[in-house]
Amino acid sequence: MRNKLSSQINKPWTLFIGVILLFWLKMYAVYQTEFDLGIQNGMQSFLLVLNPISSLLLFFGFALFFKGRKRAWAILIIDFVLSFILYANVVYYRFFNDFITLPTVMHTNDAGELKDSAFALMQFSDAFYFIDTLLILSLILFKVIKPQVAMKKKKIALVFASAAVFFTVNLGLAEADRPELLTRAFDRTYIVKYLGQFNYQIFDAVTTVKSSSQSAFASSDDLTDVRNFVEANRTEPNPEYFGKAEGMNVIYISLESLQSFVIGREVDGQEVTPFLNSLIEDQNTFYFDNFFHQVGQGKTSDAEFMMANSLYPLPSGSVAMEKARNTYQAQPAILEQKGYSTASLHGNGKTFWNRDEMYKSFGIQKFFDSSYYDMNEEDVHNYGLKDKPFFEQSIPYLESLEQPFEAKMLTLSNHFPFTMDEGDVDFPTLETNDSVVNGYFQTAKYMDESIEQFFNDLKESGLYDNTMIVMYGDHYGISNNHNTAMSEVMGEEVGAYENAQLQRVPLFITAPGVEGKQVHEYGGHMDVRDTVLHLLGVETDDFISFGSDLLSEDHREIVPFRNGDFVTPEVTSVNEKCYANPTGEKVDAEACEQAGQFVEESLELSDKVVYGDLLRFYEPEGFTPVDRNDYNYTVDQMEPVQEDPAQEKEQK
Ligand code: GP9
Ligand code: MN
Repeated sequence: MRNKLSSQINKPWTLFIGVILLFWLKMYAVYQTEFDLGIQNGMQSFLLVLNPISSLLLFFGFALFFKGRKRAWAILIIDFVLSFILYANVVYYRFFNDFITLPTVMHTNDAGELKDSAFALMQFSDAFYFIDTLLILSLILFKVIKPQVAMKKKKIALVFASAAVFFTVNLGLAEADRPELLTRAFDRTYIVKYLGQFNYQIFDAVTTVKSSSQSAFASSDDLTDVRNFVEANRTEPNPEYFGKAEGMNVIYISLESLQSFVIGREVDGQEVTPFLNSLIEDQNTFYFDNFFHQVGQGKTSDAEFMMANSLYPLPSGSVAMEKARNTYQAQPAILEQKGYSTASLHGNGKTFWNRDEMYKSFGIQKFFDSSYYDMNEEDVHNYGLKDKPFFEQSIPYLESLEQPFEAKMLTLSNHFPFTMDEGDVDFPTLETNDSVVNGYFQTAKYMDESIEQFFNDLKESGLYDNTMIVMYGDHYGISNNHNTAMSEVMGEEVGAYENAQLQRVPLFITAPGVEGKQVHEYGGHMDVRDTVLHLLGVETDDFISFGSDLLSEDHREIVPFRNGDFVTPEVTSVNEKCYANPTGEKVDAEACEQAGQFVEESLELSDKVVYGDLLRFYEPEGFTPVDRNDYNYTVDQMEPVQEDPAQEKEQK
């Protein structure tokens, strides 16, 4: 029996083709069970079957250069590496609902810190993804596979040639179904769907190299289109609000993973966010209920990036990782030059999302990271310090800042997989089959309690009356992998259209002494910088901004998502399908055309700025370029900041 098997396997092509067949099946199983690729027609289904072939021929083809025992080992190694990449994508996808890109893995610090979530995402049945690797290994170890004869060069060339042919046919058919697939690659899912996981990975590698060379060749001329566009789309501030909060401190609070659907919602008759709900009615609070997150893969850091710069984060990877050293004219720097002191507070390590690099370019003077907090075991969960001890311990740091100050506080407890320690919160859990969705309501309630406590502490410290508090949801918490449970929560089928609506996140601006209101304008993260600066009485005319003041009379109500989808009060565009609001009825593509053009142009031009590091060629009037060397987070942050670091340096 073993001999029979052995003689079959050891025919010249059997092992090679057999391994490819197994891997092909495996990939197809992953496509069907793990990824939500949105197959819409027969051609796409066909391409899904076809697309693994070219890359498998290419990669396994390299094993053919080896003969004897080495061939089987080469096949084993290639099989393992490809399985590993595929599986890493599976785990990553379960979390981010997206595919891995090179820049995200190149930064091992964060990959390391992400591992807690990664373990929660692994399942026992995942062993399946390595079954073929194990099979090959046993065939080698039990010597079923005999030394393989050398393959003629011509035959090897034929394998690579057929890989090329398969790829060309694949790409041709894909482009016929989806023109400009590779040139307008906003959405990684498309590339995987049409060209396959490994061709996507190659594409991503090429894009990454291209992006790093982009800034090398950029010149100041490239800024002309950008400036024209920004100028043509500038939104004038509303005189009714301009300067209304002048001279106040500003505290930003990033509300981790908080989506608007929990606001006003009850579980068993109890409000999930009673404190935030009460703020909606507060006379000094603006509450924006049609506000959307606009992040890409950089999640929290992308939101931070937009709040500070009114530029879009990157279409792949995270701007904080890849472009931290660019020249920016970020809000902290702008305010610093108006006499503000600036800080960021976060109960996690300073290297996460490369913050200690990014913040320097933003002009953030002080960074109170986890090393400033009592991180005792009881108070730490998931990524870092729980929100209640975080806010509580932050008060002395805030008090230590010279006023007026701008401080950013990043919460953490309401983070995937939405678990809490026993006793942290007393709130009923939902009873869907989905523990992520069930847990979300409890962690959101905990966050709400922590914010109420923080507001009280601010009042007690005397800071409250002179401080404007800007709270924003940073991104979704419940990805569309949880649509089934979300349908139960929302009481309606959650599909592509509804999912786009669920990308609403709360935005609150509380400014004691300023009369607030509920604002129903459509907007997103990009719009906050201008809104806040105008409230503070800071002119923004000279700054490059892709946002639009939410309180302005002529606020622009087009909200681009980072993947090119968008919403306006009238329409929602998802995957280039156009839906009418609020019915979700599919309508003619024409209804989305005009806004679509604006979205495309905005994203493209903003990307040009970030990839090309174009702000280094531009000096807004009255603004001094940020010198990253003036910022150092390794010194004791409780010391007052040097008045004039430039002068200091001269003296040395
Ligand atoms: C980590 C925190 C979480 O410091 O910002 O990041 P996220 O996973 O939400 O992007
Ligand atoms: Mn986040």
